[in-house]
Amino acid sequence: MNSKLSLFALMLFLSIGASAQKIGQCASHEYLKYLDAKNPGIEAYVKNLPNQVKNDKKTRAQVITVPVVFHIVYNSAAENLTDDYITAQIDLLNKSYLRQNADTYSLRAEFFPYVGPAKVQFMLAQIIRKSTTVTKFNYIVDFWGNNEADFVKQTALGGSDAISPSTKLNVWICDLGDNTGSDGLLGFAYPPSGLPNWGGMQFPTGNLEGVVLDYLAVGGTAKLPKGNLQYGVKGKTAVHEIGHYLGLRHIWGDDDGACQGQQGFEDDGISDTPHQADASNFNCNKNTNSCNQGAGDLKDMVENYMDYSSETCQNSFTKGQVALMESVLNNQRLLVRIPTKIEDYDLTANVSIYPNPSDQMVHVSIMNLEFTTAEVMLINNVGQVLHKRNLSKNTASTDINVQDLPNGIYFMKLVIDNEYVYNQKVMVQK
Ligand SMILES: [Ca+2]
Ligand SMILES: [Ca+2]
Ligand SMILES: [Ca+2]
Ligand SMILES: [Zn+2]
Repeated sequence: MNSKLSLFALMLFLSIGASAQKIGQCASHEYLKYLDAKNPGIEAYVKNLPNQVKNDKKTRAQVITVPVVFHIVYNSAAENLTDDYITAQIDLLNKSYLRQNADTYSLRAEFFPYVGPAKVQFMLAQIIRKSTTVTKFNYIVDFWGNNEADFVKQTALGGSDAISPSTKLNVWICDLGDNTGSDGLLGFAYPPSGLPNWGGMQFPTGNLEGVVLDYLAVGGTAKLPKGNLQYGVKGKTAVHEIGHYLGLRHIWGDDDGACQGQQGFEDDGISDTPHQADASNFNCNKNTNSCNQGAGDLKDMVENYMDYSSETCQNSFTKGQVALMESVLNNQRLLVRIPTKIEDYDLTANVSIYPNPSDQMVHVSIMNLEFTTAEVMLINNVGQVLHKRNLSKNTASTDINVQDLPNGIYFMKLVIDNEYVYNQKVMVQK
């Protein structure tokens, strides 16, 4: 296992050996390396884990809206980005996630069957400006696992406290430094804890959830980021980092140059992204084919937002990546979105109602489904609620007495987390 130090030594070597564009796009991998150094073998645990999407019971047709709070934590006037950088960034995020970017046409045709829009859009909720005496927030993880770059998320440490991180995506914009205090880190984000494609690892949660971006990397086509010329960034760092926030890993699997199966690694855990040995290092070479998967093999997908390719060629998420992000929004980050209208879901496999028909008691239980609260209602055929019970993840079942009800057809209605509705007919027969 590479130590974090040697990885950075490598990055440093690359940046000296070539242009200033060879900078670290984000640091999620470095944090993984840090955890691995702390708990040897944790990275290898990634292998052979099922994708959580297979276990996601809830699917939806609607576009989900995620409210975003931007914290502009500035030490210099240049870092205090004007609002038009933020609106340009939101616009670029929406175009990228909804697959409405003009540059999607440059995706190679062989990838067309694999890509698609995410049903996710972003809405500016709030901009918070905070002057700080901290000249640079450096990505330095101490012995106890505290990341100094996370200070930007804490008012007491010179940053700006998160606003409702369980219901809003917080994005901090600051002068971000790497572990040597140099420029060269464009952003970082922690994925949700416990995802199979991250080996079930735990990451900082609560007030540390969200995305941090270097102020030079923020913007979009309407307002190019301040570091555009120097770094070749066009605002897609946020697309990449929010991908991590929604559970995605780097397309090459952070596995030190291995193809899937080598060293026991599983690459990114997404089946429709081609196996890839290592990061594309700000390259857009469409001839690279670092792993041969035999029949139907594809070249490395430099167009993918989760590669470290140049932003000039990044334009796509695959359907598998979209499915994972949507699954995370239906599970680990269920509350991080504007409440949508209540929808019907087929939860037949997750809701047990028996006996049916019944003459006395009807037992209702929810199984194998992550939820916080649920309301169970027994409704008659004119819509009157006859019985109402509340369930929670600790008490996921209840009994409803029907022995005093006249024979006939009733409906058991479950509203799970104020959002997922399931109806089943129940017959009372005595
Ligand atoms: Ca893959
Ligand atoms: Ca790999
Ligand atoms: Ca290949
Ligand atoms: Zn990354």
